[in-house]
This record gives sequence, structure tokens and C-alpha cells, in this order.
Amino acid sequence: MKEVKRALITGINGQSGSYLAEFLINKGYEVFGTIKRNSVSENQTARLDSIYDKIKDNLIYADLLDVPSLLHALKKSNPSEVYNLAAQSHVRISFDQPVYTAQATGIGTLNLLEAIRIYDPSIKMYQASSSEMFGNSIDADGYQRETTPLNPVSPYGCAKVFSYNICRNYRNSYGMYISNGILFNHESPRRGTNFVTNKVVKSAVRIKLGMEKKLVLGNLNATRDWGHAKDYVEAMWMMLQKEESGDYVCSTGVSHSVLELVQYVFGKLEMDWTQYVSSDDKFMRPEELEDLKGDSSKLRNETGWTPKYTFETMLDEMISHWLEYYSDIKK
Ligand code: NAP
Ligand code: F7E
Repeated sequence: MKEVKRALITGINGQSGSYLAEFLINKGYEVFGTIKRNSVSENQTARLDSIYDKIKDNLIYADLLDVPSLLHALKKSNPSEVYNLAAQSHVRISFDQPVYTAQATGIGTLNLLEAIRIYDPSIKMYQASSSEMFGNSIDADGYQRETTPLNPVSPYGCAKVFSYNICRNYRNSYGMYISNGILFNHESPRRGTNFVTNKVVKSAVRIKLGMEKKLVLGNLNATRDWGHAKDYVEAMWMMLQKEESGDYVCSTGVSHSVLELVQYVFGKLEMDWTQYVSSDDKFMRPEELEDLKGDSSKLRNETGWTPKYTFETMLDEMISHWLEYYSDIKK
């Protein structure tokens, strides 16, 4: 048993990586994380601002496609838990960059598994699996759960299915502790602004402030089960505290359409969305995942996890964030 709890997070500067780092630091962990080389280094660690002083010496350059860099990250951090959050995570962009997505989001996981197996196979690993793996499979009661067939409809979904399966294979073949969190969409003010929630909120705030005139979206009919990233990183940690590893759906169990999202956000800002929002083919996907709604009973029953945010309180926080952001800029 290692005395000090040490965690390594791949993709620590992403949306969920940053919340997970804060969460684990509050739990008393020493947290390490990987970042990629970027030609513009400013803003690369912006999401880590609140904890930067505590982790700046624990940030390690590594890429999931570069096994020696992963071995180096493991050696430097000597973790008891590894959270694999790194990925090319944008579904529509995965149609533009299918091969890179397959490599980073699929083979990258295998690279990390091999690095852990070589360095210390007793390390516990969390794999960021995704509801996108279900594609358009839906159980008769309208939900997706651990037993729902995986029928991915995007290069991203296909790559995540490979990662999910290879994690199960390593668990069964080598007795390694590896848990797949099958997480449904999770959002926050830190969400990339080319994902639909933060795109809508940021744009609606800019329209309200007279900085923008129109918002152009793709499919308004798709439905998603949207939760808050802060709640979901707690679930990741809870999964790794269980004695046995396993596969767990994490979701709110409530779904809304993109149109309902638009109506809520514009309504909160006292604007008539029909005056500003249109739909264009350029934001449609070659194949769309139409409906997601997750049943997370297994996770809730086995760990006691329950989300604190609702769809509405999550969006309220995102609206406040962008209003404050632009009022600070104007000062
Ligand atoms: P995100 O904001 O896009 O963060 C992804 C992170 O991975 C970033 O730090 C990124 O670095 C890094 N990365 C990308 N390619 C890499 C590579 N080849 N090697 C090393 N690092 C790489 O995504 P997120 O929302 O935090 O999601 C975290 C994980 O959960 C991802 O694996 C995602 O696919 C999965 N997931 C997300 C959701 C969701 O709704 N958010 C749901 C289910 C599963 P740069 O920023 O420098 O590119
Ligand atoms: O799209 C529709 C779009 O890009 C949500 C990732 O974190 O969750 C995320 O993937 C829905 C889709 O997320 C626009 O067609 C309409 O139906 O915000 P999104 P996503 O594709 O569900 C899963 C679980 C992950 O694992 C992924 O990593 O919104 N939509 N109009 C639009 N989407 C975008 N991005 N932009 C639009 O203009």
C-alpha cells in the first residue's frame, strides 16, 4: 500500500480534468497531470488557475500517442490512481479528423494501459468512457444503461468503444483494476465553447449585450441528458474507491432537446429566441445520435452518488459566468 494518495490525470487542463484536480486536492491527494505541447502556451492552464500554485510543478508534458512520455509521467507521479481523461473529445470534429481521433481516443488508451502494465499493474485506472458509445441504441423504457448494446454512430464513438473494450480485456486478462465510467454529457462554464451548451449560453449573453446578432446551430431536435462536470468528477472518484472495478453509467436521468436548451437560456435573458436563432447544415453531423437518457441506478445504488445540479441550475451558473466575464472585460 502506498501511504500518500497520489493521482495522475491525463488531460488535466480539459474541462473535467480541471474539476477533478480541484476535487482530489480537496480530498488531500497529491495531484499530477499531463498537458500537451501547444505552440501558444498562454491560456493552456487557464482552467487550472484556482489551483495553479499547488500543481504547477506536477504538470508533465505527455501525449497518449507517445508511450515513453506516459512512462515518464507514471515514474514522476508514482500514482495509486490514474484518471484517463485525455482524448479528442469533439464528436463532429471526429468526422473531420477520424484517424487522429481513432489514435488519440482509441489507441491512446491502449498505450496508457501498456504503460501502466509495465510500470505498476497494481495502479487503479479510470477510463473516460462515453454515452456516445450507445449510438442510437435505446432500451424499451427509453433509457441507456450498462447492458444497452453499443452501436456507435461517429468516429469518436467508435474510438471510445475500442477503449472501453480494451479496458475490460486488460481487467479480465491481467487482473488489473480498471473502471469504465460511461458518462453522459457534462457541462460547466469551463466547457469548450464549440459544444452546444456553452455555445448557446455564450452567444445568447453576447446577443443580450449587443455584441452579436445571430446564433446559428445545427440539429435542434436532438436530446441529451446534461449534467454538471463538478458532479461527474465526484462519480469518477467514487468508482475508484470501490473494492472491485467495474463499468458504471453516470447520468441525471433527465433529458432535454437542444431547442429546450435554447428556449431556457434565451428566456432567462428575457429574449425571444425566434428572433435570433437559425439552423444550418454546416453544424449537422453525417450521422446523428438523436436521443440520450441514462439510467445510473447501478452507480447510485453501489456508491450513493447523486447529482447536486439540475439542468436549470447548471445553465444558470453558465449564464452568470458569461455575464460576469463580459462585465469584467468592460471595466
Ligand atoms: P476536453 O475538455 O476536450 O479535454 C480533453 C483533454 O485531453 C484536454 O486536456 C486535451 O488537451 C487532452 N488531449 C487531447 N488529445 C490528447 C492526446 N493525444 N494526448 C494527451 N492529451 C490529449 O474534454 P472533457 O469534457 O474534459 O472530457 C474528459 C474526457 O471525458 C474525454 O476523454 C472525453 O472524451 C470524455 N467524456 C466527456 C464527456 C462530456 O460530456 N464532457 C462525456 C463522456 C466522456 P488540449 O486541450 O491541449 O488539446
Ligand atoms: O452536441 C447538437 C449536436 O457537441 C450535443 C462530448 O463531450 O458528449 C459530448 O458530445 C447535441 C448534438 O455534444 C449544434 O448535433 C446542434 O446532437 O455539445 P455537443 P455531443 O456530441 O453530445 C458526449 C457524451 C461525449 O462523450 C463527447 O466527448 O447538440 N447541436 N447544434 C450542436 N452541437 C454543437 N457542438 N454545435 C452546434 O452548433
